[in-house]
Order: sequence, then structure tokens, then C-alpha cells
Amino acid sequence: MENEAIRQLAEQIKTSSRVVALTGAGISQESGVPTFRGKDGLWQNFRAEELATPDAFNRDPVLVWQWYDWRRGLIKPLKPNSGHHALVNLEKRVQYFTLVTQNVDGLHRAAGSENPIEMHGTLWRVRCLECKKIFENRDVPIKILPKCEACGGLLRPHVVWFGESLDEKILHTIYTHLQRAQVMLIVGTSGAVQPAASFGIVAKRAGAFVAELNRSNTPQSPLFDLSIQGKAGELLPQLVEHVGR
Ligand code: BV8
Ligand code: ZN
Repeated sequence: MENEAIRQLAEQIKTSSRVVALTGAGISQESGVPTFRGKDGLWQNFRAEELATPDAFNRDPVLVWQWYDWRRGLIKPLKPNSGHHALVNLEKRVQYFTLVTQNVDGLHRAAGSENPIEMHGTLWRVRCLECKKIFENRDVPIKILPKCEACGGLLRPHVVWFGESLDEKILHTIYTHLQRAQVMLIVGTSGAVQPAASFGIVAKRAGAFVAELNRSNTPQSPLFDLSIQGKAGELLPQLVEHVGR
């Protein structure tokens, strides 16, 4: 069954020039990055509201930085997996390919994706609360509380927290690609977090063929043209093979 669906999806991609891929924590799971809501969930010991929010940071910046420092330490040695690499290969076979990721682990960039739209930011950048400057920072461990080298202000992770709006320009770019997409892949996301969770239906309404690739069914599965169950690290290389040269 999975092969037939993969073949069908490959046919759709072969006859398209505009493909959008949206990824979530599931594509990094095989690299060893814990997902958010799975049994190995990152949130298990903490509730998202306790840590990935501006209020939590204002209330207890040391605790929030300790959590990010732990995640950065965990993720820094990890490598992209065959799913990340397959998307790099797919990018070469599609005229207009757009990768949008909810992940902040930086693994798509590490795999060689040209210009991943990191809609929730990245663990590897920090931003000054005072002068708003953004810096690359891969220190593990990071000195807590990290201070801005330009103005001495407090640094925060350059990620989008719950309750924070996404960058307007990034959102506009994403919606433009969703409107034009002929095929959309939704890989390894539970569809629990907005606005990413509505991207699939936006593309579908605009006429795209939408395929979900996930280890398990999600509440959104019935909405899409295809819902293919399996590991991203296995399904995506199969897809690229069927798309061919
Ligand atoms: C916004 C960065 C406007 C940080 C993240 C009440 C109050 C305040 C806000 C809200 C509210 N109610 C709703 C909201 C909106 C809120 C939201 O959606 N909340 C949810 C939880 C209800 N959204 C926001 O606040 C967003 N901003 O809407 O602005 C606004 C402003 C104010 C008030 C309202 C609205 C900002 C959201 C961004 C949050 N930041 N990350 C950090 O990481 O530290 S979200 C976080 O979750 C990650 O980015 C992650 O990627 C993302 C989504 O999770 P998934 O990627 O889907 O991961 P998950 O573990 O859930 O699922 C993994 C999937 O993979 C599973 O399906 C599994 O089956 C599959 N899988 C596992 N292994 C594999 C696999 N698949 C294939 N192969 C495998 N091997
Ligand atoms: Zn500063």
C-alpha cells in the first residue's frame, strides 16, 4: 500500500513545477531529536506553557535558558537523517521547491537545503532584548544568563514562543507559496500548532495535491489527498527514487 501511494505521489511531483514541503519534529526524530508530543516528547517533563512563552522567560529566564541549553546540548552532535537528505535531493528535481519547517534544530540547513524557511526560528541564534541584534551562537553549554556583546542586554533564544506572532514577512512568503503550490508534502507534524497546522488546508483549497507523510494518522489525515504512514527517513528516499532524475 505504501509503495502504491508513494508511486502516485511521485507521479504528481513529476508533472509539477511548484512543490511546497512543510516539516515538523517527526522528520528529525530519526536523527535522535525528541519530538514534542510523542512518548519521548520534549514537553513530557515540562508543559509548553511553562517554558516556551514570553511570560515564562520574563518570570524565570534562568529556568528557560537551562531548558534551551539542555536542548542545544542534546541536538548539537546530531546529524541530519535520510529524510532531510531526500528533501535536498527533491529540491534538485523540482523547478520551484519551497521548504517550510517548524523545527528549530537547524538539521535541514545542515543537510544542505538551500533556503529553508525556519518559521519558528532556530536554536542556533539568539536575539538581544535591548538592541534587538541577532547573533549566531552555538556555545554548548551557553553561559547563563547570556548577555549581548554589543550592548550588554539580556539575550533570548531567537525562536517563536507560544503566544508570539510569527514574522509578518515570513508568513506572507509562506502563504504566497501555498497559494501557488501544485503539490504539498506535510512531513512529520502532528498538526497541533497554529498557524502551521492550517497550511495544508490552505494549499488544498488553492488546488494543490496534498500528501501527509507521518508515522501515524493525524486528525488532519482525512483532509488530504494522500496520508502515507511510515518513517520519514524511509518514505522520502523512496519518493525521490520514484521521482527519478
Ligand atoms: C500565533 C519554537 C498569533 C519554540 C514552537 C492560547 C494562547 C496563546 C496562543 C494560542 C492559544 N491557543 C492557540 C494558540 C496559538 C498557538 C498554538 O497553536 N497553540 C497550540 C499548542 C494550541 N500558536 C502560537 O502561539 C503561534 N503564534 O499563533 O500567533 C497569536 C498570538 C497570540 C495569541 C494567539 C495567537 C506560535 C507557535 C510557535 C510555537 N513555537 N517552537 C521551541 O521549539 O522551543 S512550536 C513547536 O511545536 C515546534 O516548533 C514543533 O515543530 C511544533 C509543532 O509540533 P510538531 O512539529 O508537529 O511536533 P509533534 O511532536 O507535535 O509531532 C511530531 C509528529 O511527527 C507526530 O505526528 C508523529 O506521529 C510524527 N513522527 C514521529 N516520528 C516520525 C514521525 N513522522 C515521520 N517519521 C518519523 N520518524
Ligand atoms: Zn544588545
